[in-house]
Amino acid sequence: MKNKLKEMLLRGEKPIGTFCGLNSPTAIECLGRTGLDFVIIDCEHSPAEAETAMELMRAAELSGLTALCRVRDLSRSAVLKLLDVGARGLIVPNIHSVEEVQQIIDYAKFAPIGQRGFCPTRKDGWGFDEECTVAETMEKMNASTLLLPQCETAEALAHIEEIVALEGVDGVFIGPFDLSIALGLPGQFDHPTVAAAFRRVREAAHKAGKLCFYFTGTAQGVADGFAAGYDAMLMGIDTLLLINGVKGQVEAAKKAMEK
Ligand code: 3PY
Ligand code: MG
Repeated sequence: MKNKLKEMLLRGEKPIGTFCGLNSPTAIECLGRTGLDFVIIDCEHSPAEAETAMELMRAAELSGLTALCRVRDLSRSAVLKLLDVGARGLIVPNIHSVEEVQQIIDYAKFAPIGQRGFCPTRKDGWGFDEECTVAETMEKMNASTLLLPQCETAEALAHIEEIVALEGVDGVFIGPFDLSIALGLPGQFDHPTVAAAFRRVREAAHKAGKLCFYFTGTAQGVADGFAAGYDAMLMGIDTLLLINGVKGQVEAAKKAMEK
């Protein structure tokens, strides 16, 4: 029931992660040898479902990476299955209202915070990972599982202060693509209106004592994000890291061949 990522965050360290789009356990094992701290298995924008996510989590755990998952939709089964197979946190996309977030808290957190359903599952080694009563397991899972709704719609932005104040919300994950699109400025992350929206989300989260995660495509973006005050940074997607890494090597090889 440990969450190495949450422990890093509590110590004020600067975790770096990436999204999984390759959905390959071997690719995750490779990522475990790169210095990354965590991965987000993406059941929203990749074809992965809970069964695939479970295999990817096994690879992540064996490789020292904390595995979070992005849920495919806001249904109870989407939330519960990923938590039961062992996700140490959930990213919840496409939120439009405070009520939707409250519903997600009910699905994802055990009583007294929410109404998560209980069953011996992989999340706690079917009850054999630690000697705990059911009540102790519920409390430990609530404390160790990160629940991070995304702020990526105009409606979520308008209600961000209420969203981050909810008990059970551990932080917020800014979706820069979708939020910039919602603001009518697709991909213009440095536009003053978009930058002000990102700042509003970050400041609201921190004022409520919650975390703020941000997504970027570059190494410089990671450094800039931490300098701006984000708590954790997502550096792209494993698919893009693969393309960029190989592309750079092919270009370097061709340049060397010209000499
Ligand atoms: C977005 O930028 O909209 C995201 O959800 C990042 O993955
Ligand atoms: Mg998005």
